[in-house]
Amino acid sequence: MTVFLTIIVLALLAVTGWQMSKIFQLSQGNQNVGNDSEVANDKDNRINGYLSIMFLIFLYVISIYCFWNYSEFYLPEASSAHGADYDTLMFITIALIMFVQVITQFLLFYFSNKYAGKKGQRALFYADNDKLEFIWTIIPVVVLAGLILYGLFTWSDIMNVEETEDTMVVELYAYQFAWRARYSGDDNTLGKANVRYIEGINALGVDPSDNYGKDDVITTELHLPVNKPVLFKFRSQDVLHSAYMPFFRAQMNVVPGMITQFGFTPTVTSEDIQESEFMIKKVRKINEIRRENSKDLVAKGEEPLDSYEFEYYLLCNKICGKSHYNMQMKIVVESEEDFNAWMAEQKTLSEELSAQASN
Ligand SMILES: [Cu+2]
Repeated sequence: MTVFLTIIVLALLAVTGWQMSKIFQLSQGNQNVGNDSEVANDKDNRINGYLSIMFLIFLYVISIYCFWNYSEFYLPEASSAHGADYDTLMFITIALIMFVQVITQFLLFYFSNKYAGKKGQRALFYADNDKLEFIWTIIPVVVLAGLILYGLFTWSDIMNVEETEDTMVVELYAYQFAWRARYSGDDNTLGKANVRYIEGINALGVDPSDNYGKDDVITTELHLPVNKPVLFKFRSQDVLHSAYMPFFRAQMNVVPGMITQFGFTPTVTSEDIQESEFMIKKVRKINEIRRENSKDLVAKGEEPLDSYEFEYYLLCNKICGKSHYNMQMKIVVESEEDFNAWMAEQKTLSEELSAQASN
């Protein structure tokens, strides 16, 4: 690969050098070089005009093909309360950009063809037109200002999470290469934590002298009760990570040395999304592919692939090291009763610490 790249770079450098030497020769008016073949004639201009139109058609066809062929990879409706606002903002932005893109690309390539160079024809000298300039300044200003204001309002709606008594506070702790969730326990307040307190079972560095930390619960799965607002506090032990929960339209950087936060209300349980029409179709398709691939594996005497089941996951979305690709934690959205039953099985930090001490 390195050899291949080096060859490409050297070839491009050679082409650059050759082109530059030609430019120098032309600019010096060297008639021996500047023969007819070096200056575009009417035929060359016509060919390039047609090529412009071909390129325009190619752009449209590839865009339509991509939308049509890859639309199955769109995420389904958001599983969080704010997700619909976020999706609407995204859709309006893309629709506006596509609309402008389709028109401006057409104008660009259509006129390049229409006014291709012809011998003896000179361009019209046209200094300016106040009315035209006014129109093409004011329309983008109004549209962009509207889009930015709309985006800002949506942003502040999503980001300003009001912490009420009902809000559940959960810490998401990132390290190379896994996640831990820390629930704040009955007092709904997380104990202080610092990397200096990391010792043995206290892998998140919770301050052992802080009473708020004693009932904290540390888990390897993130369970969330449906329709209950949750406020995540993110900490990182080592490098920059990014907490990414695409089905909930949530992402936040996880930065060593500071606490970042993001809140949302999950609205669709894991069970409900698994039984949704979208997910049944998707899982069936993935399992068909797995069955096909398993045939080859079995023929080679290897184990067949497991069948796939959908679960929500918290993923890392910053390239943070060699096992970044596998840095994930399962998310289970469930009813309040199921959540409470699961929570009752978990051990608090003080229980874990005393178990460690008695060992
Ligand atoms: Cu990471």
